[in-house]
Amino acid sequence: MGKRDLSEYSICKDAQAMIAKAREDGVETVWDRLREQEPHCGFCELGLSCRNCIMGPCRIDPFGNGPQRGVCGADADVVVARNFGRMVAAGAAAHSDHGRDLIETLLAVGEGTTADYGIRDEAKLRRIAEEVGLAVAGKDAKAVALELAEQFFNDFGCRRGSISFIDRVPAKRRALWEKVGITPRGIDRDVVEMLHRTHMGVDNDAVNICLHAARLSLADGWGGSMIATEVSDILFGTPTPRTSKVNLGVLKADQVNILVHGHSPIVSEMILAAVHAPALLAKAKAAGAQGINLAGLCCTGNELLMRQGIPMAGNHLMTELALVTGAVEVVVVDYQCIMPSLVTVAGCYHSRIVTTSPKAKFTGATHIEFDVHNARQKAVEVVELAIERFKVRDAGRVEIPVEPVEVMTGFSNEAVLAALGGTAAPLIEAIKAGKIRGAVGIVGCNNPKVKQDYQNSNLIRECIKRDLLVLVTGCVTVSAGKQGLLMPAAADLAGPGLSEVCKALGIPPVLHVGSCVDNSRILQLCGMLATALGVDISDLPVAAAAPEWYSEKAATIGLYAVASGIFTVLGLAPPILGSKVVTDLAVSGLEGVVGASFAVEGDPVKAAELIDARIRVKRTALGLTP
Ligand code: CUV
Ligand code: SF4
Repeated sequence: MGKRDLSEYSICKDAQAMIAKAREDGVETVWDRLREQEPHCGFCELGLSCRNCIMGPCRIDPFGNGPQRGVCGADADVVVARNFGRMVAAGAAAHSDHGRDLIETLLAVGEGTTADYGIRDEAKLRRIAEEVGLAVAGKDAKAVALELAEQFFNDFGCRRGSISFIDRVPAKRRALWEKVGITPRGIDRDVVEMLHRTHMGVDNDAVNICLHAARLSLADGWGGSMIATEVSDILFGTPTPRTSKVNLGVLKADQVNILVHGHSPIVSEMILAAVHAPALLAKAKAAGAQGINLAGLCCTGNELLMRQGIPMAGNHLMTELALVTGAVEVVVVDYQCIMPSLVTVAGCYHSRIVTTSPKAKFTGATHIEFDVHNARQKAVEVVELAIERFKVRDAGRVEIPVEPVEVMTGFSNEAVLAALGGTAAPLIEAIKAGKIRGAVGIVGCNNPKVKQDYQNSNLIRECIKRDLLVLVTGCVTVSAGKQGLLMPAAADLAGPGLSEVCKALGIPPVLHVGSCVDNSRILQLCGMLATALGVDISDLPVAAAAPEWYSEKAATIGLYAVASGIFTVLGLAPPILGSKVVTDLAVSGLEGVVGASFAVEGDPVKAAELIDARIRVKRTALGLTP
């Protein structure tokens, strides 16, 4: 790592302290590797390189001097659109395959073939089953679970005309999707079709590829991700408001520390169950520990934080740094966003990385495979391994740099409606009165190309100042939480209207609504508000932002937000700038097609101004004060 000031890497004290410790300990981090990769390939940054076949690889010259077509004849627009389409398909595949794992678990519960999992929210199970058209009267919970699992499996194939949750989409939006031809069909079908279309010699019209990218992103947002969220609530409980803690200070020097990292609650919930087993606690004490401490990283951390109030150690760029504390015995992972470098960093300390999924093995990690039939037992093995590793921890290398910060979490739509007295009417009234001028979903990752948490947290501050209610998911949750923005006291930083509403309800101006798949909760809420007002989602005073995004999944989320009618600001440009057709479509053309578009703005104040301007236009069109 170079000689740059530590504050250039991150605004967080815990990150700065651990980057300094990594230097002293000789541990390489994501920032070191970024430096070695820079300058990045300009063709790739612009989306102008193609390796889709072995007549290539090909590069299109962005300045017009070199080749303007690949060997097959594809031009810049086709190459960029194909690359972007595959990026969106990969993101949708990740969320939706995670959703499928939840359905597999629901099916096992329904079939009675697992003793490890059960139904924690039977009322929601019945409500959702009825919503998607199943008859539930007189059936027991298992029978309903079985039928619901089968119904959701159908959403992945191509047997049905459309996905189960299509009725959550306001009528005007559904009509628009029909007109444009982007109504999502089967989730797997739409993802596979993108791989088909982007094979050499299939879809060679950039706009046509982009429209299919929009369709498949909708299959994720209103399909695979929404199923992941709803089935997780059924199996593990629908979140309700509670408080917890965040940052590396949640690690405990005198306890066995276990971190869960990845995405699905299927593994992390079992680890949570195991750490409370009296026999394991006794073993930990015998090993000299005061207890067993569980905390989260990234999205599975969000899942446990939302539903169970388990503390969060950090977001994406904190995952290596958590190991650098020297206080972590085991990081147990499932899939997605787990840097392969974690195995190397763990090897510099006494820590172990435990992989659990047959589809996500890491060379050098300890593989303890979980399935629906053995999960409780496997979770016990993970905790036992952690206790063994505690015995060889080097206390002299432990540094826990900060005290934890308090956060409020658990704002599922059900919880929000309950807090409002059962309907969205009070929220709509507050929006009409201009106390809450609008709502902004601020979501997504960290990216070492930008100062960690700076854009995430400052965009939040700028929005609440303007009386815009902020909803956060994913890694932005930690960015907000560390700055104290997830507590009711943050109402003092909000504009007068939002501050008044928050104080009356005792809620923060920034609501944590979950993990990345839980962005589907925001879609559902927007759908409910639009339907209540008799308008389209694109008419609502709402916006979205992904200030520090890095992942393919975030690209998919951004696109389904836009295709659902929500103006979306990205803090970093996607690799599309090599095509004028695709870029123009993204930043303006889509407005005429789906009623919303993207903007790219890395400065949080300017991003907030763009969002504010958008919300003014929408409020005025609804006949409200801007
Ligand atoms: Ni799924 S996708 S870095 S963990 S939010 Fe965090 Fe969230 Fe991005 Fe990954
Ligand atoms: Fe080159 Fe066309 Fe093959 Fe891509 S698909 S590598 S542009 S020949």
